[in-house]
Parts: sequence; structure tokens; C-alpha cells
Amino acid sequence: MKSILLLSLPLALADGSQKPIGDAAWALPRGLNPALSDKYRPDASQTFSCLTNPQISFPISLLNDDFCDCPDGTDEPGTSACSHLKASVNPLPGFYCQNKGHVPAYIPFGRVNDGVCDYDTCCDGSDEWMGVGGVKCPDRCDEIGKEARKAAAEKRKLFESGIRSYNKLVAKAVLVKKEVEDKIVSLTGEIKRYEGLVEEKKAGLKKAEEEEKLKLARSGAKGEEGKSTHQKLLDYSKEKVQDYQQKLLKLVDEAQRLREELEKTEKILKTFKEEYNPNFNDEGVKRAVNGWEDYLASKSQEENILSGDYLSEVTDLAYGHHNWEDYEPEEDLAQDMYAIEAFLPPFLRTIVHEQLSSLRQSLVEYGLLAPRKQKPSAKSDTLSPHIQKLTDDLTATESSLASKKTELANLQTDLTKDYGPESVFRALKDVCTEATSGEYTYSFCHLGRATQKNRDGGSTHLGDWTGFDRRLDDEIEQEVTVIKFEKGLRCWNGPERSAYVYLRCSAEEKILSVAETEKCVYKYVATSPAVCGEIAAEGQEGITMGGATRQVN
Ligand code: MAN
Repeated sequence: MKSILLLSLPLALADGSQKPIGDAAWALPRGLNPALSDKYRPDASQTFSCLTNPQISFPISLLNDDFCDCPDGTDEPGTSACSHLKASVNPLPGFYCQNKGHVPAYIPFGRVNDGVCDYDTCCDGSDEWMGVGGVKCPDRCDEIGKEARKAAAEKRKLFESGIRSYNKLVAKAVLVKKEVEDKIVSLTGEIKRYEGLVEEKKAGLKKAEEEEKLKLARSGAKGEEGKSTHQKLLDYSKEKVQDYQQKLLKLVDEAQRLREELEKTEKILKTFKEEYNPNFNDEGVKRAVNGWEDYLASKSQEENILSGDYLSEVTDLAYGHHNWEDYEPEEDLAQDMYAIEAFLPPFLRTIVHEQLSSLRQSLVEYGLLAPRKQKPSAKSDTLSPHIQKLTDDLTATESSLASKKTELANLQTDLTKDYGPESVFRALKDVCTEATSGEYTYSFCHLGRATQKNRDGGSTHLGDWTGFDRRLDDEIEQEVTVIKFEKGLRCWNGPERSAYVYLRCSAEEKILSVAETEKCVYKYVATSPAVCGEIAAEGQEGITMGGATRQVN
């Protein structure tokens, strides 16, 4: 709000050596604010000095004579005679309407005696004292004052409820901020603990890797890849013989069963042939007996799978035991030598490894040692399940630590961000408001995003919250807090969209209007209790000046 420092005008305007005459003989000049009476009270010489040009003085009869005598216009506080002067020249803000029963106000000099009742400013009609063109402006201050007081009380009530909401928001914002601070403390502790855990797990993994290496070295590196051809052949033979013996056993069982069934059948037919009565001339029985005799005659006497000796021989084979130990290869000396490496200090390990490799190479060349098969590279990187588990565990702990550190950094940045006076906007995080304007529905979320939706439900990103600004709300002629939403969807052939929300104080979160002030730049006017605190701090009372509010100090 603008302030006009009326009372700080230079005091050394009147000649202090002359005594002012008594109050009874003097009336306050028309259109003058009584607060300035001392500057107009005539002295014994009955002269008046222009306020900012005290060297120029006139008889007091020339005050308000409807002729502009002073270069600063101060001799005409009650007429429009000096209205042609710039406002910056005249220290008087205008014609002062006392408006008894309402609020005093200044009306611009140009509107004095212009034949129009300016009740919006001068409810007492004192500005039209000449009755130009027969105009009569009776005093309406009682009625206008009453209405204004009612409206002011209403406004006051709204404002007070806005202040109450503001105070609640501030209390909530304190809690939200406290939560952030508490989280920072707990995260800091957790990060310390996780750092310890990572160190522990790293050490555990290192130890396990060393133990595994040692075990591998002790076992002479006898993994599948380290086996000699002889050993592999032996293992293969063992496996195959066991497999064949299993299958043979099954065959022996089956043969045994078939042999028993055949014996039973032959016994039946044998009895049948011995016991049938050839005197019964039964053709079917005769054919069966003949068939049996043919079968006996053609039955091979040679040994077959079902004959006793053969079956018992095969059974022995199936149960046979083999002394595989007799075929185990000698220890791979070269392999053992490699195993020694693990016990050597690192600098010696390389030297010894190179020496051993060239010795092995020579042995292979002379046919004394089988060449080592190339390990498939993927397999060489394969970790043992135990090491794999420890590695995975370490990786998971490290990634938890990293995300905790990121979270902490974000929270620390959050504490440095501007969330408005008393961090009040923290309490409104993600509170959204929307309103329809023309063909679009506009919305914005505090500390979030502004959006424009069309009737088909399509949504356009107008910008994300980037902070606050102070701008003039020209409708109410006051500088207000503006929330900025920027870096929205780029406009075709234009800038990235942005939205600016001009806030006015009210208990309610509400969008009052939205306008696209220039292509892809949107101006919202909205109410929020979040700005009631600053309105209270700026003060509400003032003297109305031509529709705007001015404050007198
Ligand atoms: C859409 C809307 C309008 C904008 C044009 C620009 O129609 O976002 O507000 O003016 O795009 O092309």
C-alpha cells in the first residue's frame, strides 16, 4: 500500500516570530484535511505562504478564491483551480471530504465542482459545494457509512476466518517441517549404520573369497574343469557301467518273470497232452496236441536268454563289483603346483605362475602331460553360491545406502527452499483447486503442477511449481504473492507454457478467474488462507482514494 506522508511536510513554513490569531476568528479552509490546520492558520499579518514555496505569500483572502496563485497549488485546497498542476507538484493529495459518519477521503481536484456527485468517494457531497449546473449532492454518509460498515464487518469476518485458517496452516507447516527435520536425524543415523553394514559385508565377502580360494587350493583345484582326461574317462566309465548294470538288472528280472510264466504254460500243455482222451474224436483238442508236439520238436536246444546258465551269468554281471580305485589317476603334480600359488604373497604369485605355466607348456609339448582344456569364459566368472549370496547381499545394502543418501540430500535441500512466510505453503503441499473458464478447466496443486483440461478430457501441462514472486494485482491495485508454475508443455511455435497464480486472502482455497494473458502464459487469480498472514502484517485500514486504498501515516 502506498503511504502519503502528510504530517512530515516541512514545518518551517510559517514565520515563527508572529503569533497566530485566536481560533475563534478562523475557520478551516474548505477541502483541507484538519490535520494540516496548523499550516494554514493565519498569523497576525493575515497572509498565507505557499506550502512548498514559502517565499511566496498572499493575503489570506486569496485562499480558495478559485484562482491558482501558488506554483504548488496549495492556495486552492477547496476548488479545482489548480487541478491542472501535476500531482507531484501539489503536496495536497486532493480535496478532503470529511464524510462524517463514514470514512474521510480525498477526491482529485479535477472532480471538485464538476457537476457530478461523487458519492463513492465524497459521500457528504462536499465536493459539489458550488452547485454547478444546479446539481445538489445531499449528505448520504449515514446511509453509505452504514452499508460500508456492514460490508467492512463482513470483510473483517472473512479476513479473521482467513487469519484463523492461516494460523492453522502455520501450525501444520511447523509439524511438516519438524517431520523433515526428524527424518533427517533418523536418516543420518541409518546412513551411519548402513555404512557400518557395508564395511562389515565387504569384509565378510573378502574373508569368504579368501577361504574359498584356500579351499580350492587345498582340494588341488579338482573342479570339473581341473580334471585330467584320465579322470574324466574313469568318471564317465563308472557312470556308464552303473547305468548299464541298472538296465541289465531290469532285463534279468523281466527274463526271470518270462521264464517262470513259460514254465507254467509248458507244464499245463504237457499235462494236457498226457491226460487227454484220444478216443474222443475232438478235432480242436487234436489240433492243440499236434501244435504242442510241433512246438517241442522245433524248440531250440541252444542256450538263450532264458536258459539257466545264461541268466545267472547275466545276473552276475548286473551285480558285478568293479575296483575303480585301481584305475584312479596319479595326482596331477602340475595342478598341485598351481595350488601352491594361493599361499604365496601377491608379488611372488605372478612370477611363480609364469614359471609354472612355461614348465607345464614344455611337459605338454613332450607328451608328458595332457593339454589343459580351455575353460569356457562364462564359467570362469561364475561365483560359488555362497560368494554369490554374499555379493548380492552387499550390493543390496550398498544400493539401500545410496538411496538413503539421496533421500537425505533431498530433505536437506527441502529445508533450504522458500515455502513462503513461516513456511506456510508446506502445509498446503498437494492441495489442488480447479475451476472452469471458457472451454477449459484449469487447476493447480500447491508445490505441484498447473494443468489445463479440455472438454475431451485431454490435459495440458502448464508448468511445475518453481517458487514465488511479488506482483501487482491490478484489479485490487495491491502487490500480492504470486505462485509460479513454469516449464510446462511447449506451445506450438511459442514458449514453454507457464502459469502465475495471484493470491488473495480468504479462508477458502478457490480459483476466482483464469486468463491467457499472452500466448501460453496463464494468469490465475485465486484465494488462499496462506497469504492472510502477510495481509495482516501489511494492515487493512486506510483512506479510500479514487477507488484505491491509501494509507495515512
Ligand atoms: C492449446 C491451449 C491454448 C493455447 C494453444 C496454443 O489450444 O493450450 O491455451 O493457446 O494450445 O497453441
